[in-house]
Amino acid sequence: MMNRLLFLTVFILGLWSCKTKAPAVVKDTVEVTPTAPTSAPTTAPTGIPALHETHATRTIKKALEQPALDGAGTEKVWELAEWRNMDQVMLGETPSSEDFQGRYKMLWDEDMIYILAEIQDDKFMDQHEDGLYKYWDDDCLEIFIDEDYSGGNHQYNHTAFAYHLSMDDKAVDLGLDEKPHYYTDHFEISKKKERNSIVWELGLKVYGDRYYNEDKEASRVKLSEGKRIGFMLAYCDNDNSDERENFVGDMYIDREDKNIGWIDAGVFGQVILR
Ligand SMILES: [Ca+2]
Ligand SMILES: [Ca+2]
Ligand SMILES: [Ca+2]
Ligand SMILES: [Ca+2]
Repeated sequence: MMNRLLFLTVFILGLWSCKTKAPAVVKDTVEVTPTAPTSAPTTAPTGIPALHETHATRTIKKALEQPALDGAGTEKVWELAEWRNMDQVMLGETPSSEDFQGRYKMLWDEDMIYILAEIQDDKFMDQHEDGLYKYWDDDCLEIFIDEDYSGGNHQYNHTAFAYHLSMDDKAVDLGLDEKPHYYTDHFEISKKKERNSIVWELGLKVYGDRYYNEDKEASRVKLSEGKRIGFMLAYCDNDNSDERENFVGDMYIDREDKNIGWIDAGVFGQVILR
């Protein structure tokens, strides 16, 4: 009798455990921003591909005095800033040093980001009279900025900007209506142009994700130490063609289509204000 009772108890317990199987373990998901590069060691532990050196987080220093925006980086304050090469090809072949060479420096203060860009180009070209028509196929400096390093698609919104700064000092980007517009007043522009070189010395006002044209100042951002922004600088070089011949910037783009910065802010570099 005892044996039968024992057998029955074991049988019932067995049935019970089948019905109350523990639920499948769901791993905690970690929220990541897939398009934003993480701060990047240039060497990585075995098995993890090292990110390109251009992806390393960099810091830019505060300008204790605003540089005079006169197309020349002769002010002492510019000595604080380090040059960064523009040698990453996004479109076309690698240009010869006569065809294109570029480098730039940055500083910041509460009001603006300052950019000093030295560009050498064997032939300057501005073939479209209408500054809003195929502006990327004329020589232009392209300034990519994402105020809060949010990354993501910014093609027809203002979570980031891709300003095309033209030879005749206009800045163009796409608007919410999916059409190109001038955003020239986001800049204080100075440049010194010679036969085969241009030095741009720029002040760039910084606007947040909620930017809209009708009330610019509402989204204007006062810059402060420790702030992280997304940034990239490039040059569209055309010398003799209907379409630009080269497009070269400072960031290595790890995509098949390297010309993606005008759509996706995830390829911008990470800059910290110090
Ligand atoms: Ca100056
Ligand atoms: Ca050229
Ligand atoms: Ca943003
Ligand atoms: Ca050119």
